This record gives sequence, C-alpha cells and structure tokens, in this order.
Amino acid sequence: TIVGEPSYKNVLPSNFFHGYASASYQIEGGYRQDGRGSSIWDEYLKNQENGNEAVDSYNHWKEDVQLLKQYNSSVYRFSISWSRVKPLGGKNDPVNEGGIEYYNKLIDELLEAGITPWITIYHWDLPLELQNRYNGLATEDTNRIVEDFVSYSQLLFERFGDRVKNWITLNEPLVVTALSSFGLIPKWDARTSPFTHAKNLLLVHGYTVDLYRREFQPNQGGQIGITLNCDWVSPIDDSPEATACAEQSVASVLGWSVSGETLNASRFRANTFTDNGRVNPVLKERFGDTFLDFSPQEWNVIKGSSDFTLVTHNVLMKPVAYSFGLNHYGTKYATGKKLDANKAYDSDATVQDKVAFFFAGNVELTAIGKDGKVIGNRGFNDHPLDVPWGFRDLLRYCWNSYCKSSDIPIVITENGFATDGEAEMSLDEIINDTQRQTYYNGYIKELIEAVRDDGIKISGYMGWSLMDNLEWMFGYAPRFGVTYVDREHDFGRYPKDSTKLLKAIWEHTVGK
Ligand code: GBH
Repeated sequence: TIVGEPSYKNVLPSNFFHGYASASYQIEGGYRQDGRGSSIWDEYLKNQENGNEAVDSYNHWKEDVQLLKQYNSSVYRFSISWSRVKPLGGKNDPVNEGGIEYYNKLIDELLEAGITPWITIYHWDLPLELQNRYNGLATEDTNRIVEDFVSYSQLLFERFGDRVKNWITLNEPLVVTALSSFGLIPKWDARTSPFTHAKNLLLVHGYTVDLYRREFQPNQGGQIGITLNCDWVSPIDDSPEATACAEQSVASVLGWSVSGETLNASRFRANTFTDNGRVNPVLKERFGDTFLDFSPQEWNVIKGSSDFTLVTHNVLMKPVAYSFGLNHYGTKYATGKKLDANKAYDSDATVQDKVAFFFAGNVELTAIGKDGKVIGNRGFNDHPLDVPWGFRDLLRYCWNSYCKSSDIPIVITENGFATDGEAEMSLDEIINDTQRQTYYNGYIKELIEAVRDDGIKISGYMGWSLMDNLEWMFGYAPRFGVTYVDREHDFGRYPKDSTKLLKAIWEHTVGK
C-alpha cells in the first residue's frame, strides 16, 4: 500500500538531489574483519545489543548500492569508521589498508551506479584507544585530539578525495557532547565538561576544514561542512514564558555550534555558545570558569569554517556550494515551566530536552498539548513525533535566521520515523509501513511547500535511514529504515513501501 500521493509537479529544481543516509557503526558489522580496531561503542555496548554484526553492510555493500539504485537515489550519505581505517586512531598509528579498500569499493560502486557519495568523517565512533589514551573528544589536551582528528581526515581526503566531493566533518556535535556530558552515556559522564567537549569539537572541525581548503579543495574541488541537528519546539500557549522557552530552546540547540551575527535577534545571542570567540557573558556568569574561551588563533580557524553549515559570522569566506546541513526529526511543545534537575535529566528526556534544561533555564518541553493530546503520532522510543508543520516552521526559522541574507540553501541530511514491534509482525506487515509513509508524505509536502510558497531554497534531502539498523544504546527495536533487514537469517534486504512513495514523490516533483 502506498499512503498519500505526490503533488506539485516539477516544483523542485532539476538539480535537487535526494537519497538516504546511514552511519558506519549502525550498519557495518564486520567488527573484527580485516583488521578493524575497536571503537568506543564496541566497549560501551559490549554487554547488550551492539554493532558487532549490525546489518552486515561490511559484507553486503553491493546490495546496499543496488537498493539505492532501485530507489532512484541520486545521493548516499554514509560515514567512515575511523577505527577501520586507522585501528588505533592516532596520528602516528598505522593505516589499515583492508579498511581503506572497503570504502574504495563502496565509493566506486556508488559512482558507477550514478549515486553521489556524501561522506561523514565522524559519526560518533571514536577509536577506543583514543578514549583510553586521553579521554578522546572530551580531553583537556585539545592539541592531541586536533592532531589525531586532522590526520585521520587527511587520510580520507588523500585516499578518497579524488572521487568524493561532499564532506561532513561531524554529525551533530551537540549530540556528541550530550552523549558523554549530559549523561546519555553515564560511564563517561563524570570526567567530561560539556564546554571542553564542545570546544574540542569545534576545533577539530575548524582545523579539518582549514586543511581541506588549503591542501585539497583547490585540486579536488569539493565542499566541506558540518551537520547540525534540531528538533522544533513550539510554545504551548501565548504566554511569555512558553514563547521564550521555545525560542531559547531552538536557538541554543543550533547555537551550540552556530553563533554570531547571523542570529539577528539579539535575545537569541544570550544562548549561543560563543560570541566572537569569547564566551557569551550570560553563560560565563552561569557556568564560570568551566566555560572556555577560544584563543584568537583558535577563533580564526573556526570562523567561517563550513561550506554548507555556517559555524559562525563569516559566512561568505570561501565561495563553494554553500548550504545549511540539517538533521530534523520531530517537534515538542514548550511550557516554560521550571523543572528540577532530576526531572530534566530523567531517561525520558531527549537531547533537546536536556539542552533546553541546560541553556534555556530549567524549562519543560512536552509532547502533550493543552488539549491533553500528544502533539503528533509518536515514533518508537521517544523519537520522533510526527508533526509536519513543525518541520515547516523550522525550515522558515533556519532560512530567516541563517540563510536568506546570504542566499544559502538548506540541505536536509537526515529526516525519518521509527516504528516498533516489527519483530512480532509478518514480513508483509513490515513492508506495508503506512505510519512511516504518512510521516514522509507530510514532511516532504511541507518541504515542497516551503520551496514553492515561502521561497526557501533547499538543495537536497536524505531520509534516515537506508535500512533498519542499530539505534545506538536503544538496540534494534526502533526501526528507522525504509528497508527491512532480516538479521535472524541471511541479512536479506526487503524494501518497505515507503521507498515506492518517496520514489514517486521525487519523480513527480523534481523538474526534468
Ligand atoms: C540522529 O540523531 C543520528 O544522527 C542518527 O545516528 C540516529 O540513528 C538518528 O538520529 C535517529 O535517532 O521527541 O520528536 O522532539 C538524532 C538526534 C535528538 C533526534 C532528539 C530526535 C527527539 C525528537 N535526536 N530528537 S522529538
């Protein structure tokens, strides 16, 4: 069954690209094959459902490319497993040619199928050795992580940059910070200051971009940027508390990595991570010395350090194909009610809840509206809520706050919906994924209307995810895939009906 139908013929430009996204630890498996080293997730999840086998893309990559082809995808976003190409991770540690070979084959197969690769350099799977050596991305010794990260990135540019023209340094730096610093991975919580972590993330990003621009971009001619996540928050009523809470929540989530003059409304600036390299005075007052300033030299490296998501003021430093990389899932209401710390940090809270608590002043986000009803259809395990209008509001917000004045298009690097219980369902029932189709249909309709009616520029869209995979510490129960994978038997891949819906939508709406 296909739910909904494509509308608005040829509304999108003919160069609009579309496809799906994934991440190495969530799909590859093959955790001991051909010399891969351990990542922090191997260690963290060793006694529970984990990515040892995942959906075995390490051995099924040819089929994965066939799926993308069958779905008419023009792009595929995937990430490199750092410990597969450099098992110990460090600058002076050896390269694993077996790992390099895997990605070479994948890239070549994609190109042959007419699919443009987008590579995420870091989608959360740090080599375990670097965590053990100096506390990884949370280290107080910034130089060490910068050196190791940049050297790893250089390896990727050298080996793959002749064919790969789209690079994302970090997936969701805010979530990376949250995983360790806001207690999502309790084990690493205690030793980690979120500010040190955030600073390290911005610096590894900035220095990697700097290297690419100096050494590789002139010949390779690609673009490089960062992907940020933001769920939408809408005030539950028109009270000043609810309004302020909603605004501050969104502004601080994006502001964790994006800051400065691009945020026109001055009230938002109080929540951003940095203000021209100096710690925002409001944050400094609240967090004191734990919040580190950047040195002028460091700040120079971070300024303008993205071709497709601005990390700060100087948006137009280097004219390549600019766009704003955005991952989006769902929407909640802001009440503006104060919470106590225990509530805000309970296991139910999403990353955005925690950040709102942290930055926007101990406030409550909720899925329950004034009418007592859940804001939208609930996906499994607290993400995401199906609220298409929230996506539209976020697109308008990003366009008006960051993109419009410099004419920078938005690119959606992740968007999707998780269902549950498929283990109990027949294959037919799994394939007939009406809930997911309803989600995609609604969200993509909003995207198309944003282009048509709001004049917002959007260059491309990637659904999360190409196939069911490991949803990190939540295991395999939340299923975000448009493809079912039979992990019980042979890792067989079965396209769900949403792939047909999306194919039809793009066929109909992308200009010829
Ligand atoms: C992404 O992060 C990751 O990049 C990816 O690896 C992961 O598999 C994927 O999402 C799915 O989770 O309660 O409706 O407000 C996601 C960051 C932040 C997205 C919290 C969902 C809550 C949605 N998440 N958000 S809602």
